[in-house]
Amino acid sequence: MDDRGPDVDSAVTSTAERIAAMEVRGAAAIADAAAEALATQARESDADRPEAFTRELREAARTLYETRPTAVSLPNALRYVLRGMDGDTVAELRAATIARAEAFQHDLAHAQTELGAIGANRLRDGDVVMTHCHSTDALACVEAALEDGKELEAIVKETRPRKQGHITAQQLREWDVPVTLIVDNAARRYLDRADHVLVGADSIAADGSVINKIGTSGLAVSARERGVPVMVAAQTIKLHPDTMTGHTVEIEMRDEREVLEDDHRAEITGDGDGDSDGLTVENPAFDVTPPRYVDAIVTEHGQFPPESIVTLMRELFGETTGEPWEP
Ligand code: RI2
Repeated sequence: MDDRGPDVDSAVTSTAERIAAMEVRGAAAIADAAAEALATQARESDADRPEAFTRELREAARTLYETRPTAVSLPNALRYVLRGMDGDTVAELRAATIARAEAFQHDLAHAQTELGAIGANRLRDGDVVMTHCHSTDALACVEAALEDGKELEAIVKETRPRKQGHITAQQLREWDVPVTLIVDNAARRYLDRADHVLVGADSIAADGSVINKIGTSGLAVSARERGVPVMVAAQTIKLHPDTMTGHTVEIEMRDEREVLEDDHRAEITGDGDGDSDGLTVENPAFDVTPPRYVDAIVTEHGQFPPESIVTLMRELFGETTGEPWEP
């Protein structure tokens, strides 16, 4: 065996960079891109022995895994594909990995459609939904309700700092849904006009806590106070198996320049020295909404009260084990 590390295909590193930079974002899109990248690694590998092929795939998975820590769909996707890497020859391993990645991507798209059909049942003709950030799982529920002939309106929270609410507004307008765009601080005032809060999730913990874009927990608390039900749309790929054994979900801290650009910081502090100007900016990307503020978690397997989601987790994941990219 030579000393060189395993070759990681440039398509894998480029996918990892795009996920880290949030050019690919949203838990479902991240999982899809990760599976695609592993399939590309398998296809392009010039490993001549099964052990070398396996090492390359594990290294590719590790490269992808290290990009975003909170969205559990990423390790779940990597785990799923690597567990299907079966065979005695490189050709067999390659074929099995590619087939497994394709099956995963197919199931992912399918699950979102099924989830949408279930979530749509909660939405009545004429309802107003308030959204936070941009979630394709949440929008799948709206799309299915529209296809059922229901008319809906939306109050869309801008969602600082990256204003991903704009993507939601654009999608809803493409579907002809009337949209009222508000700044995050206006949410409580506008809850009086909302029939549902509808959000996605990046991870769901075993106790039913929902980890989603920063600001979700405050919105959920206000919604409870106003009597507006909170509905979380999350495919089972967002269930976090490690939380069944007591692990907590890491909250991603992003670059402070998403909140405050360098030139603006210099205006505030009166100098350009970001290291010692006495101003600290913190930029957590996600927060944790306790289960008592969530009315329903909608998955492709049905709707669950948050407290019972652990039953589904056990059924789907069994006992958790180590990461497949750790030999
Ligand atoms: P879908 C997003 O995180 C939002 O928090 C959104 O609710 C969640 O992913 C799920 O998105 P980010 O990747 O998988 O924008 O439903 O940080 O599309």
